[in-house]
Order: sequence, then structure tokens, then C-alpha cells
Amino acid sequence: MFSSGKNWFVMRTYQTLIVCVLIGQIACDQDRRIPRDFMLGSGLSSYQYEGAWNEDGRGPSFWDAELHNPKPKDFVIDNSNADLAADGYHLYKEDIQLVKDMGLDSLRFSFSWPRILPTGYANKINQAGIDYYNDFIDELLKYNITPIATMYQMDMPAKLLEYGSWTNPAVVDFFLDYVKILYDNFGDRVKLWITINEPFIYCYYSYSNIGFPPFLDLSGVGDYICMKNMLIANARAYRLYHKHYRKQQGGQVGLILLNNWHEPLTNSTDDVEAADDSNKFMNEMFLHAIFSEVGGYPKIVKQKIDAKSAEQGFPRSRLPPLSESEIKMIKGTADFVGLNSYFTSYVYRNRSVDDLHHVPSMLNDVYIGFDVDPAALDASYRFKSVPDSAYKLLMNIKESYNNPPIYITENGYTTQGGLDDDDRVEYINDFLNAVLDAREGGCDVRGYNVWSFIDLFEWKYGYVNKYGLYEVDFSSPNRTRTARKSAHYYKNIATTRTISKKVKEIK
Ligand code: IFM
Repeated sequence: MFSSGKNWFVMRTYQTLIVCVLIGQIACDQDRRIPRDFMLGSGLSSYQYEGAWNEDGRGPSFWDAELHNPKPKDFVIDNSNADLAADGYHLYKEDIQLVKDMGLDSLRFSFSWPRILPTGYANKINQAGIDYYNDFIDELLKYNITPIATMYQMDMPAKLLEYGSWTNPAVVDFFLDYVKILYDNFGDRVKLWITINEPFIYCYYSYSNIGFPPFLDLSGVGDYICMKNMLIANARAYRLYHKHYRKQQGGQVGLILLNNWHEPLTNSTDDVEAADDSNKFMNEMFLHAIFSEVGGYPKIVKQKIDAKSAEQGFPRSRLPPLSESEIKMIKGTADFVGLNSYFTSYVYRNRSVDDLHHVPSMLNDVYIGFDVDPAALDASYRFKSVPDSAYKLLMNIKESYNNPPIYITENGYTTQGGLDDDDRVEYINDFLNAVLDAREGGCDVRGYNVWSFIDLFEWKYGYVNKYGLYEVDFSSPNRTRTARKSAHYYKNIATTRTISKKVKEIK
């Protein structure tokens, strides 16, 4: 009945008006169409979502190993762990139904490595783990929701901690065993693969003792070894797919980078240079190695670490070298970039930077200060300044790296709870508009995924920091989900495929 162009438009406008009335507070001047081939989605990750830490044959994750042992108080700020988390292991069907009802095109999730390989070794595959992810993927496909599957999102079998985790190149071999099992079992249905989530930031946090296992203080050395191993792990996983699976399965393999844009705190030459250096250092290490013509580490990264290492009396650079054959092996090993992006950092450079950071450390190497403590991720003003930065971030990748396909794989806003999350609504609206601006400016950005679909275990911030479109009541045994205002709002965007340039009149 509504299939002709004019009637379809009338129906859409009518639907939009109804949604506007229902969500009341949000003015709906729906003035921008979202292209049909631009995917709108959301995301979750295994350890943060599933719980069921010891059910159906799952082995301990390195998080379980760490958090089940006594830790200094406030190590996770509410002293929690993810033994139960949002109970996604049992509630995934209900959640996927909500994703469907929201009208989303994609859901990003991650595999729990210890649920598939409980001991870390590939001689014992846990069939119940394979079954769980088969059902999860099938449930998504039943509703035409595209699975975006991450192989590694900070969830590793505890056994591999004993090998030193990602500082040991042998762990790359264990990872490849696991990757092959994923391609073999799920590659017939998963067409968008992510090898590793946020390698740069993961290595920095894990080996500068900031917030991820193995919680080691190997600052300025271990983090760079981890980065090299992850570059190689990504490259080998990509090459494995392209050699043995691509032809038959027809999917794509990418990796995810956490890139927050860095602005100079003032317009002094030092601050402007500091922002430029830190964008190259912290955002482009992996982009350069994979997408640049020359490959390898960005020049500035090598120069700075080599010089600081010499100054500090190290007989060789703390940055592990990449041989010519490694540079070649790593080049070109992503079909797309997944970008996680949250806020703008304001950086400066002056003598006081000498006293700010551990020596040696990545931040001392790049030699910058942030205007706020970088650990204060919940300082909401940092989230507000994003839109211009999101545009700059995307256009910089377009210009510098030959316009690779990009998916925004995470973007979201943290609160401490409550259903009236007007700030989150405004933030998503601004960020998504900036992404669409970049697309109109020629950037090959293909999708946007809000982090996160429901509240999750937020690592060091336990259950205090909440990113969900849906609130989860972590005190109720059935982990009740309740839609926040942002869930209604995002549903409106997804179902009408229109977005206002600006959210107005949020009461
Ligand atoms: O919750 C995390 C996610 O696991 C990785 N990216 C950042 C999110 C918010 O901190």
C-alpha cells in the first residue's frame, strides 16, 4: 500500500511524527537522510557482557585469574569482577531481539578465547563455546543483523599469562591457532572480522600498569614489544584468511584502533607541534605500518624513541626494530579500519612535561602533557568537544592513508546511571553528524556503532561507568534491561534513517 515513492514518504514522515511525540523531549527536525548502505549498529564484548565465567567448559580468562586473586583495594573501583556481568551468556536472545526492535543493521561482539580454548591450547576445543557463538550468530542473521566479530577484545586464556601474554612472540602462534578455529567454524556466516581491538592502547595500558592484565610495569619497553607482536599477529591473521578462506568465504578482515583526536591546548608553536606529534604517535602507529606506502613505524615514533633511548643510556632503542621482511609482511594487512573514538585530548609541551610521566614511558617519549589526567575518562567536558575532532580524525585518515574503508566500531558516552541521558543523546547526535559530514567530504566511512548496546562491566571502572543505550540493573538476579532516552532516540534514527543536524529542546 505504501510502496510508491510519495506514499512511502508520507508514511515515513508520519512514523517520524509518532516517534517524536512518543519521545517528546527531543525535537525532530529530521533534515538529513542517512544513506541506506551506511550501517548503523551497536556493540558488546565477551568478558564485559557474558558472565558465566565457569559454565559449560569455559576456562579462566586472564581477567578471572587476576580479579579472583586479592588485589589492592579499588583496583577495580567498585571491587567487582565480571563473573556474572550482564549475563549475556543466558540472555543473548532477548538482547538480540532488542537490537532487532531498534532497527539496527549491525551488532559488534567479541569471541571469548577461553570459552573456545579453555586451556589456551588448541588441542581441546570447547564444543559448548562453539555452540554458543553459532547460536549467537544465527540469531543475528535471523533478523538480518550483520555480525561484526572481534577475535580479541582483552579476553585471553589465563594460561597464556604464564607465557607473558603479548610480550611473548609464542603467544602470536597460540593466537593464530585460535583464529583458524574461528574462521573454520564461523567464517561461513561472519563476513566482517576484526582481529584485535585497540592494540596500541591495550599494550600501553597493560604494560604501563594502567588497567589491563597482566598489570605489569614494563613501561616504555614492554608496551612497544607488545605492539610489535600485535602488528605481526594482525598481519598473520589477515594473511591466513586471504590465503585459505577469502575465496570461499568472501569476507573482510580489519583491526580496530582507538583514536582520540589531539588538539593543541594553546596556539603556541610548542603545543601545536605536540598535538601533531601525539596524533602521529598515538593514533597512527598501526595505520602507518599497515596503510602507508612505505610501511613500518611512523618516522616521528622511531626518531623520538631512538633518541630518548640513547639519552637514557639504553644500548639500543626500546622500540623493537621491524626487519625489511616484517615491514613487507605487515603492509596492507587490513581490508578496513575499525575506529573507536570517544573524546578530544588537549595537549601541551613545556618543561613541566619532564615531571609528569614515568621514565621511560610512551608519554615521556612523545613528550606531551594532557590538560587533564588521562585516566579521568569520565570527565564529561572532554566528551563534549568531539564533533570537529571526529571530522578532523576521519579526514586526516582519508588524506594520509589513501582513503581506506572505515567503520566507526565504537563511539559512546559514559554516565554514572539514570534513564534520562540527554548528554548521551546530544553527544551521539553530534558525533554521528560529524561522521556523515566526513562521508559527504569523500571519506569512505561505512558505518557507525554506538558503544555500548547495554551497560557492561567497564574494566577498571567496574559497574560505575555506564555506556549503555539500555540500562542494566546489576543488582537484580535477572539483570533487567531498561531503555534509556538514548535508546529511543537511536531507534528513531535507525528506523527513519534520518537525523537532525542538532538535537533541540532536550528537557
Ligand atoms: O568498554 C570499552 C571497550 O571494551 C573498549 N573501548 C573503550 C570502551 C569504553 O571504555
